Amino acid sequence: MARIRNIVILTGAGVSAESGIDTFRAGSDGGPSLWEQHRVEDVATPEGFARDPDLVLGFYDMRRAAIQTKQPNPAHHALARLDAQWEGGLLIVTQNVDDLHERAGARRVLHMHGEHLKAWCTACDTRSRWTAPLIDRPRCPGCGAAALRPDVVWFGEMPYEMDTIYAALRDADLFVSVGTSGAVYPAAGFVRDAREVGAWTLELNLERSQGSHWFQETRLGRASELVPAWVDEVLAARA
Ligand code: BJW
Ligand code: ZN
Repeated sequence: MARIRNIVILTGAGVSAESGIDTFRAGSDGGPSLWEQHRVEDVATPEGFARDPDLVLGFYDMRRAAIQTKQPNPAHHALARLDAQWEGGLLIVTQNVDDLHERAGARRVLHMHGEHLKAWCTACDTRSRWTAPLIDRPRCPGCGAAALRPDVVWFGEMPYEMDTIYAALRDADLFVSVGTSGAVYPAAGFVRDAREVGAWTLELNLERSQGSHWFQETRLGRASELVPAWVDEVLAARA
């Protein structure tokens, strides 16, 4: 622990589950899954959006409204505490489109799959903060076109800021994955990238993820318990 300077933390839906935001895939705990009501290819691909924009816009409007009623949980707060106190390199790469890391106070956060609270104008290619529905086709504040879509990354699209993520992974001494099933690439491959540069790799999850065997250490349990305990350990070992 004493030699650790640069930390990369990958978070997924499991970190927000205890805030009341459904995960995508149903786990063995039988918890609610966001995609029970929909086929993934209907609501999370550009082709699905082209086929039935009302279905997709309605799905995201519902989720955008829902996240604004949720609060960060102890896992988000612990990561924000680590961000505030860790003097070395630190990057929280989140696959989540909610803003709970930021609302807990974390600053070094990168949203690789976009953000619910942003809309992307496909006419002028600008992004604006957006908290209201999109289904009634509001106009872009920049160019006036009715061409706004949720600013999220769907299957087949390139996740955001990959250069920044890979640069952080190249320098990482410690890679920690929290609350992700390891089912979606490229995020699921980060553990291997981190291993290649010699980082220690730790998984914190309710159950073993699909890529669990790649991690040198796995701790199973709820993020709200595992993450604060791990953060205490990391901060205590600094001195
Ligand atoms: C708890 C807990 C608690 C519960 N405490 N834990 C074949 C092979 C390899 C790749 C591909 C392939 N065919 C296609 C691909 C590529 C494709 C892909 O990965 N497909 C797979 C299905 C195989 N990927 C893409 O298309 C990506 N783009 C891309 O690859 O571009 C090319 C490229 C290549 C190389 C480099 C760079 C780019 C884009 C992926 C976009 C994903 N988008 C979504 C939707 C976002 C918008 C929205 O919100 O609707 O992102 S999909 C969805 O899954 C969402 C999530 O961010 C993502 C990951 O889900 P996550 O977070 O892991 O959630 P769950 O529900 O799966 O898991 C939750 C976990 O938490 C579980 O393990 C629980 O046990 C645990 N948990 N409660 C702790 N309390
Ligand atoms: Zn525009």
